[in-house]
Amino acid sequence: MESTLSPELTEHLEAARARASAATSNEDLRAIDRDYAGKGGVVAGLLAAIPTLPPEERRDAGQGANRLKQAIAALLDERRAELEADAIAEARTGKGFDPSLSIPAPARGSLHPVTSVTRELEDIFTSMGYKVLDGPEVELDSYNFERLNIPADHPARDMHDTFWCEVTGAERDSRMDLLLRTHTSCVQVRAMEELAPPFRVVVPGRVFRQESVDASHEHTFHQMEGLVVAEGLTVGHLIGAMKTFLREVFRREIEVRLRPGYFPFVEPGFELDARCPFCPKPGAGCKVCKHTSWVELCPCGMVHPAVLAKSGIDNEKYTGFAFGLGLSRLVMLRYQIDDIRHLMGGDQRFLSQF
Ligand code: FA5
Repeated sequence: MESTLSPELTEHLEAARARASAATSNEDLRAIDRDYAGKGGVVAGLLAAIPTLPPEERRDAGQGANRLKQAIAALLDERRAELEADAIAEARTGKGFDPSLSIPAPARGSLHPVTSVTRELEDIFTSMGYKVLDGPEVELDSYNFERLNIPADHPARDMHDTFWCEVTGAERDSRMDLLLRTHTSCVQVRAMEELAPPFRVVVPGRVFRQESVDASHEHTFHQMEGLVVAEGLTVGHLIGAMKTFLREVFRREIEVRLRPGYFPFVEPGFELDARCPFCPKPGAGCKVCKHTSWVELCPCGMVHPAVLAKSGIDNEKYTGFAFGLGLSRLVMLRYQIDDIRHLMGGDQRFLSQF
């Protein structure tokens, strides 16, 4: 790069190199950078002079000034690395160690937005008497489907494009029943097996579907399941629980509406929508709710009596309600994130905003 510089530019570069070699701190290097690449610096002066040159010389002059800028940036980087290496070597020997110098604060991580919202929801539900449960991500077909009233040939399986696990070794041909759970509803069955009614549980967790990914669909996303089983529960209790939880999340009363929804493990089943909390006035419509003034929040319903019976719960005595919150979508709503792919993408520029 340097060989293509004109004699005048080479002179500037050599002067900068001499100053960089003599530099003993980052502050010295920043001063050189300011003098050459900064506002009013050498490169800015060269660029400012271009209009005064004959037209045929302007292109070369512009390119030359940019090459000089790049060459100086490269030599400053090189010198910065040398100074850092020297400082590390000195620190190792203890020579030149000045205990009174302040050290830069180490970069600190922060909670992932999904973790923050999950913890917040766990606190809210715990304060409402719910227990937080966990379940395996690699799950049995029977928990993910069969015992939720979704037998092998049921069309509802098409709603979940499933990642099936290949088992190797001795069980290779006999085990065709392992999958990555497609929803957190499988933990409903585990809860019913383990707990005696009455009980209330929530289950946050990662779920997996073989989906085409776009701004609102991921193959790996988070849900939070809720299940309450007790005597005398009705749809009124379900709506009450949802409204209480929304009031806590958005710190004000949020109107909800139920639309019919079909899920084989609840009857009746609903889609619960919330009045968009981001509209400037309730009902006004905005970008978040795509001008409908409602946001789809979570499917829910009364636990199907057959599902209770399959897990040994007396369905004459007990009823239950369940909901399956799209946690990733709630995180997006909460922070107004317009593309779900940011959540699992691992991009530091996105994550450092939280
Ligand atoms: C279910 O998964 C049911 N298990 C929910 C349920 C639980 C119904 C209890 C009744 C009782 P669904 O497939 O609609 O339902 O997913 C639930 C929520 O997960 C959706 O409302 C949506 O917010 C979220 N979701 C679904 N697919 C994706 C995806 N690919 N990416 C991100 N979020 C998704």
